[in-house]
Amino acid sequence: MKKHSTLGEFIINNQKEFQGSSGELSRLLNAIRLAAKVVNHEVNKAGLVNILGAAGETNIQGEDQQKLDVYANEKFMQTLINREIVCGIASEEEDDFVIIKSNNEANKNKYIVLMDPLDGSSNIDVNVSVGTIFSIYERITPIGKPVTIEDFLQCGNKQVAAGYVVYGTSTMLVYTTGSGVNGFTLNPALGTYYLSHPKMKFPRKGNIYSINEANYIHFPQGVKDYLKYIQKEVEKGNQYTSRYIGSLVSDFHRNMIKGGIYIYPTSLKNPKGKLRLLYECNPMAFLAEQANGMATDGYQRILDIKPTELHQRVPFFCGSPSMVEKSDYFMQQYPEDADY
Ligand code: P6P
Repeated sequence: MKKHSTLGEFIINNQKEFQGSSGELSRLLNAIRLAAKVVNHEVNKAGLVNILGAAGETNIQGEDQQKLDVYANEKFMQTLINREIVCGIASEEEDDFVIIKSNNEANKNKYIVLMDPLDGSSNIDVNVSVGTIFSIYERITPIGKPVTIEDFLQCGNKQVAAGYVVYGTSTMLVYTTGSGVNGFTLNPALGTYYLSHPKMKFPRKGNIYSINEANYIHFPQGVKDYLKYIQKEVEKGNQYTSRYIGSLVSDFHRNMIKGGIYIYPTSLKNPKGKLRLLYECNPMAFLAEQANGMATDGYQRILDIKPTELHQRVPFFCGSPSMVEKSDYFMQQYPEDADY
């Protein structure tokens, strides 16, 4: 595919590779493309209109819902529902999964979407990048019947597609359908995404580590040992840099381009980790592995974890393989911490 082709051309071309594909996945990706443009417009002018600050409610995570969280969730939900291209949706901002019906009947679509409509929303008021994360599966219960929780509790290794939108200095949509990772940059003047980062890959090695070291005292010993290892490497004259901006999508995106590791381990406040397995860790892990990276909970592949709850949390180690292998090595010296 030539560089600077548009996302629309790329999706159509990609569909040709899916023999016998019905075009449903293409229509779904196009819906996400549109919703991301609408959210991007709002995120970019958030400072100008009274959309900042909490919406006065809290989500199931007990976190203050920023108005943009609520707005982004509504836009993605609306777009997916209006286009009648999915049979179910799960969202960080919805307590339970949503059954999508057509004429009050369960519809005949086969895909479900799980999403974090606006990740890193605490950054909104301080003008730091935020992102949307999405994950797509085929349903496993009979088509035409209402989706059930089983459709949403599939292992991450069953994902059909996954991606994120990063609303940063430029807005990018980065996604995979299982044949590598490609990044598209939005030209806001035209409302068109162009293929700017074809075949994105994590460098095998890296020297950026992203972790909230304020929680150091409560980290598992394996994480403390890994951080001490980095300090010793620096003492030996090897280059490392700490970069953590409180926005998973942005930290992941930078680390994929430059090489690095993102870690959100268990801590006193988050005894199972903070990130949610279904709509944060699984899609980012699918992208990571498709970009020659790795993603574990310190002990096993994220994509092999069997989910048990819609909003469950897991520890997350993700990035350049040599760095994740090293952090896993230290974690696995303490097998008792595998049972979080
Ligand atoms: P902490 C944002 O809320 C998020 O889910 C990720 O995007 C981010 O990396 C992490 O939480 C930040 O959490 O506890 O370090 O502020």
